Formats: sequence, structure tokens, C-alpha cells
Amino acid sequence: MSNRRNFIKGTALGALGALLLPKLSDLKSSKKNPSSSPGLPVVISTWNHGLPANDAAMEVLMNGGKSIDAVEKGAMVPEADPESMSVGYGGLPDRDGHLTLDACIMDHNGNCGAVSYLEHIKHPISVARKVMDDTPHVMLSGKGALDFALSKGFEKEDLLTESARQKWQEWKVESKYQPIVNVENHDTIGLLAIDKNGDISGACTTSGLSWKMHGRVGDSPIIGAGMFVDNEVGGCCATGMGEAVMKTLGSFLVVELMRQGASPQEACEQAIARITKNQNYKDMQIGYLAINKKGEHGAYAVHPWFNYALHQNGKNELIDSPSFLG
Ligand code: SD4
Repeated sequence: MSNRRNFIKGTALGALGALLLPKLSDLKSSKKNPSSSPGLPVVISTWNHGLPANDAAMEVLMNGGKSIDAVEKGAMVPEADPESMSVGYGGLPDRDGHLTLDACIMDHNGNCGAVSYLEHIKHPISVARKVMDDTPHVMLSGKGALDFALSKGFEKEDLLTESARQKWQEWKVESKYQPIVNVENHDTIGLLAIDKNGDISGACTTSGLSWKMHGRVGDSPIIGAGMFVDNEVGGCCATGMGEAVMKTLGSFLVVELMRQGASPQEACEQAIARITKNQNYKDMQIGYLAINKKGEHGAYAVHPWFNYALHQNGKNELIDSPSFLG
């Protein structure tokens, strides 16, 4: 299996990357560079729910654990938190009242697993991990993903909280289908970690856009869109309007730019530039978070209010990302 994956990585994706990438000389120098002095191990993740997620992930790393176990443990924190309204339990439903979950995970060997349009399972990231570890596939979706989870011992639960149900009832009064820029609507957690061995893994989990069309799947479970890791180079994860990220295969793009020599910051800025060049970006937020093999990081968003949590050198802190519009 991993031979097949290495083959795919080394041929089709490599060729695609070469075609899509700008020359290094075309890379603009970064406006601001939030990279701190690197130190390993490191965990970085999107939004303020990244702080407790980082703590859980860092505990794994400090005990000598692997980055793949760290990112899974970290992602499980907001998945189980009913206050986190865009991830797992407590997430806001689609416009028909279904809470459908998307997640993916990837390790330092290029193995990956994902679930999309999964209902009733509190920890989609762990189901994604099982897809990676126990099947020859990368993604399971919908009822098939649910059946697979149940066969692995996951419990079927009602994950729609009273508060989420109420918000959905309020939304139904006008039922305006217009995904807009606001914090509640964009709250996916993406995590990247480097362990003491220097191995990089990533995870991404979300309930997706609130009030989305039933059946809609975003970028978060798509390897290369919502998250991508290459152990020789670094990793990237995305948050925000998934359609814009999917159209540009954003996380893969960021990693490939770093492979060409861009810093994590320059790479995130270039990936946002791909979006702002061709798409109507004013009404949507997209944020990228990247880390390279050395533990340096970068972040960039369309709008000013994207933040992320960095756990490095004994400190876990929330940092405001620089942005295109501010
Ligand atoms: C999606 N990218 O489903 C996700 C939503 C998100 O922060 O990131 N929210 O499009």
C-alpha cells in the first residue's frame, strides 16, 4: 500500500506540482514574518480552540510519542467540546438539520485517511485514522463511513446539541443560503505537529460550513486541500471557505512552494494570492497555517481576524495572523 502511495506521490502529484508552481524568483517577499525561533517538538493549530488541542498534542510529544498520535489526540479535544460550534459534537448542522462531519489525517510516511459526510460519530478524526490504518483506502463517506465506524466499535450518538438545534431553528426563519464571513461559520481545527524524531503529521476536522446544502463536503477531508504533509518539506492546513481552498488545492500548494524554497510565511501568502487573484474574496475568509521541517511556521489569511495557537519552546500562545486585507 505505502509503495503505491509513494509512487503516486512521486509521479502524478510531483508532475502536477511542477506545472502549477511559480518560479522561486516570482515569490514576493513576505510583508510580515511571524516565524519564531524554531524548536522541536512543536504543535501548531488553527483558532483559539487550538490552545487546549495543542496541550493535549504536546503531552503526547513530550512523552516521546509520535506526531500522528499527537495530532489525533489534539483534534479530539474540540471534537468533544460542545462549545466548539464548527467541530464534532455541538457543531452547527446543514440547512436540513443534519450534522455532517469531515476529517482527515496524514503521517510522516505519506499515509493518510479521511471521512466525509459522516453523521453520529463524535470523533471523525479517529475514524479517519482507522481508515488509514485498517483499510487499503484513503476516504470513506456517508453511510459507508458510519457503518465502518460502527464496525470498529465507535458509538452512534446524537451530536446535535440543544443550542445548535436552536440556532438552526432561528436560521430557518429566513433560511438565507449565503455563507458569509464570520467567526462562527469558519472554525475548523487543523493541527500540524513535529515530534522529537523530526517527523511531521497533520490532522483536520470540522462540521463544515453551517447551513450548507445537504450533501456538501468541503476542503477539510480532502488530502492536499484542507491539509497536507510531506516529511521532507513540512505541512499545511486550511480553514475558511472550503470551496476556495479546493479550487486551488491550497495545502498541497503551500507545501510544494516550500519545497521550492519558500518560507512557510511566503508560501501561505502565495496560496492566498492564488485565491484573491481570481475569486471574489471580499465575502469569504480563508486562512493557511504552515510549518517547515525546521519547525519554522507561517500563517496568512484573507481577512484580519484569523488566529492560531503555537506550542513551541515550552510556551502555548495564541497569535494573530497577518492578512491580505489588513
Ligand atoms: C469547510 N473549511 O467546510 C471548512 C470550514 C471551515 O473553519 O474551515 N471552518 O469549508
